[in-house]
Amino acid sequence: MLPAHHPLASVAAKVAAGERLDETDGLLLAASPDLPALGLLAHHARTRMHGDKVYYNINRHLNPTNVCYVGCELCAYADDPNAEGTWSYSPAECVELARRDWTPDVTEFHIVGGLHPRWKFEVYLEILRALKAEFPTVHLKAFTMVEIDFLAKLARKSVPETIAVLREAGMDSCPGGGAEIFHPEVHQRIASKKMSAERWLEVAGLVHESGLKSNCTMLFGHIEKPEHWVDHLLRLRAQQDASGGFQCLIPLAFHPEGTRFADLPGPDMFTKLKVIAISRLLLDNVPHLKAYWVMLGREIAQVALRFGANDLDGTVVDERVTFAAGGTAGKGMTVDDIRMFIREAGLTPVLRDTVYNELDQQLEGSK
Ligand code: V47
Repeated sequence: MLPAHHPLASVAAKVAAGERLDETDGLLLAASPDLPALGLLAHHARTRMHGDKVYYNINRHLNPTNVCYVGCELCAYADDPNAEGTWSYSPAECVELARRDWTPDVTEFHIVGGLHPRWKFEVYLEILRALKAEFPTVHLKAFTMVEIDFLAKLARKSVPETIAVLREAGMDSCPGGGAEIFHPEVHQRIASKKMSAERWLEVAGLVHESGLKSNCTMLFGHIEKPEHWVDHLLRLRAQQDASGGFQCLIPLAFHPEGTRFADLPGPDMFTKLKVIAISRLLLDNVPHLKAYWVMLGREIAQVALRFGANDLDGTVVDERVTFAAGGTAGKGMTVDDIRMFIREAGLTPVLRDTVYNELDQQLEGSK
């Protein structure tokens, strides 16, 4: 794929042979300024896994509360209960909000919030139950590993017991947030009071052991260095070897506005595409890689489809985490936008549900 004298030739040979890359390869990729070469290699790897398919879904985001006692340095979304502009929706209000943006073709609610210091475990359960009762066919992708760990403490139950109760209330899988950057040098500065990397991975393993799928994330473009991406991706890969339940990695482009890092510029296009490509190449055992258009920006998300990504997330509609940190990608893409966007990149749009069953509905006019 690359000429013999190219600095990435040895890595390219491994990619062509479908061999697993190691840390040295990862560091070589991370140090390379040859973005087109990275794209070529990552596109090769994604094509071997998925042909020319790009997945998307019809989903809605739902954030029951932005009250959170943790106060992560990287976050502009969450706040303490007395701050202005916070919200804490009751189960009935969550249903009402969900109904506001619902259309019959919605297959997923993506539900994340904060670690509310005053809510009881029962409130979280009631939110799930109320949504499931009202929207029985919609998959509830709810609660990150950080929330699951918190809920277990709140419920005074073990994590497996807590997962079982949440499942019974309607939780169908878990989103991938809260992983940030695992390396302690960075983690301590961007999420000093959040659960450790080791615990995040342990809880993910327990979710997988329970039979549920989850996603994983990597937050990039702040104070981290390229070697921290490699470390993060290899830790995820090791966890996936052990527990196998990650469906998708979502590299999250940092948005600085309103965070403790408001003076940083956020990642540029080069970094975004490089991280997407390296993610695909190193994380060989997680099937899907999401170009999350809300955080990457629409145009870069489209190019990312030729840099290793094979998924775009979905129609989203009311996204608040990125929006709170200055995100300008917009509040929703229509199905027509998404399909055209994928076709313009020379690829084939495939509607999926949360667990990647391919759906073949015709979707003219969907939001
Ligand atoms: O957990 C917080 C991150 C996550 C900022 O699983 C920030 O399918 C950028 O995890 N700039 C929430 N990122 C988003 C998320 C996600 C999104 C789409 C799909 C899926 C999935 C998961 O966003 C948080 C945190 O890691 N975050 N603050 C910020 N200022």
